[in-house]
Amino acid sequence: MFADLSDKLVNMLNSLRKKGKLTKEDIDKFLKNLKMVLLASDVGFDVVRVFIKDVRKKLEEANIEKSISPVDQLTKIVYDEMREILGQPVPLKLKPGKLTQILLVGLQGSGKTTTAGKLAYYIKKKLRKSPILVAADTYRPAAAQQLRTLANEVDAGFYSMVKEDGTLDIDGYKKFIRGTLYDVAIIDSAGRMHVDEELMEEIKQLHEALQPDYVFLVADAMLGQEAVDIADAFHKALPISGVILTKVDGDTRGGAALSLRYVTGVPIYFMGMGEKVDALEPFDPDEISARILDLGSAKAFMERIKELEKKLKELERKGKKVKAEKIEDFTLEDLLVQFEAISDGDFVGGLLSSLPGGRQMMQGVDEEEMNTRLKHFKAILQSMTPYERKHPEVLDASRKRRIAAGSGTSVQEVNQLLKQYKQMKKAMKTLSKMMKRGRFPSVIPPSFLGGGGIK
Ligand SMILES: Nc1nc2c(ncn2[C@@H]2O[C@H](COP(=O)(O)OP(=O)(O)O)[C@@H](O)[C@H]2O)c(=O)[nH]1
Ligand SMILES: [Mg+2]
Repeated sequence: MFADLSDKLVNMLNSLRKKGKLTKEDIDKFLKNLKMVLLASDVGFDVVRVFIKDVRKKLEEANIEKSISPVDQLTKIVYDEMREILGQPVPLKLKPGKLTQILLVGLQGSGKTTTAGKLAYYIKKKLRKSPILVAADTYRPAAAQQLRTLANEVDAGFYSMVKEDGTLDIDGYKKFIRGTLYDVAIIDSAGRMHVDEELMEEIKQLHEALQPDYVFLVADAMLGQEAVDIADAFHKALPISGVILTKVDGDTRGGAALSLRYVTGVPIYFMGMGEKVDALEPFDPDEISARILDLGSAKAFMERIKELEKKLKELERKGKKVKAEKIEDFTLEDLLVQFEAISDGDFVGGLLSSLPGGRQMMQGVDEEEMNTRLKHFKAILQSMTPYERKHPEVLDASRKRRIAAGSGTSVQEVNQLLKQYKQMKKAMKTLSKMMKRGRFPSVIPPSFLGGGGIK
């Protein structure tokens, strides 16, 4: 989803991550790039302006230049702004014990009929209610047949209000649904190639006659800004309750999704992620923002960050915090402190994959293997004396054998740990800007445990 936008944003953040501390110039450059990336993703100009203005303001308020973990903070600010622009999620609410009518409108080819089938499937599977699909497309004779096939596929009811002569029998439909046992009627209306007056007039009349509970505009995300204009035009003609954005699985740039709510004021309810009936997802701004920024799952991201902070605080309270001020002083003692901070069961994989860029780092990494390695490394460190941890150069063959035996590992693994430790120190030197703060990354680079990414 929005792969291009996502890749660009993640790359921007990752390249800043390498720098550690951010200067005013870094931030200005970031905002300039962010603006270009959003515009290139076909996000509306007004939306981009507001987006950049808000992010700038939040960065100033957060005093980002002084921050100890600026890129995390920057990521969170962009994430928050994205969620704000996307708006609050709105769930579909059905009238209990009564028929809820949903009218689908939109241009031809936008995915109305397909979406009708998906909605019926969603209502059955997720809401456990009984839907009926209603054909009202007067233009394409095949449309009713397409809808009937879908109704069969998802085991929903079917009714066509299209008469032989191609006109609509609205009264017949109303009679049919009176006292119906179906919970939801999904009405698939006719679309045209373009927004024109005749189409709007017809839809207005249908709307007037049916008085539906929901009017969903089905809009093709591939159209980018044009989808926003179409939504605007429909919204001016009749009160649209929301938008269902289709073809989000395609090579879309994200412009429609990011602009729609802000420009039209109409919420996005669902997004279509494929041609199959199960490819419909409720539009969740938190999750979408998290996916765009590659944060793993949004909730997990926030929880892990909190959990990690709590753990580090706990360690500090015990007076066991990392003592090193310079890279040269970073000993195995400090490494043990870091390991102890993150070594609970499957915490590593979860933590790493929920950190910004973590999913990229975790590619091709066996989580279980990482956890095992972490456990072994921790045991090895714990089997050393404090002196050995501070002065690993004293570790000769016999000491290594003792440590391996004491930790239930092998001499090879002890050597491996020492090698990784050396490499890590070397890598840290290249990140020396970060070290000027006298702080080490609170999370061990995944490369230490066999992951890719930071090397
Ligand atoms: N990839 C993808 N294709 C979709 C999606 N929704 C609809 N389509 C395709 O878009 C085309 C037009 O869909 P249709 O429902 O007939 O549009 P309608 O004219 O508005 O009723 C069909 O080929 C669908 O399979 C979606 O979410 N993803
Ligand atoms: Mg259709």
